[in-house]
Amino acid sequence: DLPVASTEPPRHFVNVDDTLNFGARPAVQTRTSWRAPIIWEGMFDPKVFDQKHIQENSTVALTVFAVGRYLDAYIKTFLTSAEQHFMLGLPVTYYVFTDLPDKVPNITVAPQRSLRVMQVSKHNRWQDISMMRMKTISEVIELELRHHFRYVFCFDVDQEFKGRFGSEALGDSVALLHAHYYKAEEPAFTYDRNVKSKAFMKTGDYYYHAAIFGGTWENVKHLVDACYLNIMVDKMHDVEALWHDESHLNKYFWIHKPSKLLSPEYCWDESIGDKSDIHVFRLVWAPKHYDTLRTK
Ligand code: 2GW
Ligand code: MN
Repeated sequence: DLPVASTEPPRHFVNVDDTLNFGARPAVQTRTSWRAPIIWEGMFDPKVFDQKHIQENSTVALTVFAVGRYLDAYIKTFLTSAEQHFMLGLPVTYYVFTDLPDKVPNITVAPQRSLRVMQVSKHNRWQDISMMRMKTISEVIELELRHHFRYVFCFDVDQEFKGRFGSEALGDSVALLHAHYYKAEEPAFTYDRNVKSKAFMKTGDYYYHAAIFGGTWENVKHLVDACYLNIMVDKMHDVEALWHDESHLNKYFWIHKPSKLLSPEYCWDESIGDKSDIHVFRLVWAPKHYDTLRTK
């Protein structure tokens, strides 16, 4: 049986983000100009967050797409490592979207956790495989997730959990700082600069990585609907944003500021030389085999 969605927490509960220690990481930015926390190792007490979310009966749905060759290449490592590190102690359901449901490996998940396999058709262009995730996520939230989960988190599959990725990452609207750009200045951000695209941005706050986003189901539904609509408007005008869904995600989070940001500790690229800010590797990019995976 699926868990039942939790209701709003009672008002006497403290906001657990008030327990964050913003001074713990002097070398990096720990708060945005709109005062949203940026979560770095050392700023939080894991026990405080876990206890709070267990008390509130927080429930989490994780969506991940593994279409075509990405199923065999990445899903096993993704899921087995998530079982070691992702939201331990909370009820988690993985929603795996694939065109090859029979080929999803049999992964045993811990009690209180489950795995659902959902069939999707394979779009011909990889750009569409990536972008059309927005539409599928919207549909599954509408049909199913909103009845059972307070939080929805959406992941790329080409990554591996290596350390705690816990309840401190939960929030109303959560965005991830891109590992390659968290130290860069705005002109270097790879926003869509084409005025004909709905993803066009002249200026922005950060460069967010679409490999992870999440929040309450209501907020994630709003995000994926907005991004999908803009993707379709672009298609009608025969334009495509520079980094596809990621460009639209960046536009969305510029207009609708996220309430919490995850540092690149939550999604690190090990090919980056300067790791001095990364105190814990929570999730790392899996090696890309562009030669074999990105050819037809
Ligand atoms: C993608 C590119 C080229 C060939 C195949 C695919 C592909 C992607 C595929 O064959 N099957 C599949 O399931 N995917 C899903 O789309 C999978 O979940 C994957 O993690 C996701 C995004 O593709 P990925 O991870 O190869 O692209 P990245 O790592 O360069 O992603 C960033 O940019 C993307 C847009 O170009 C997305 O915004 C993504 O969220 C970003 O992390
Ligand atoms: Mn990826």
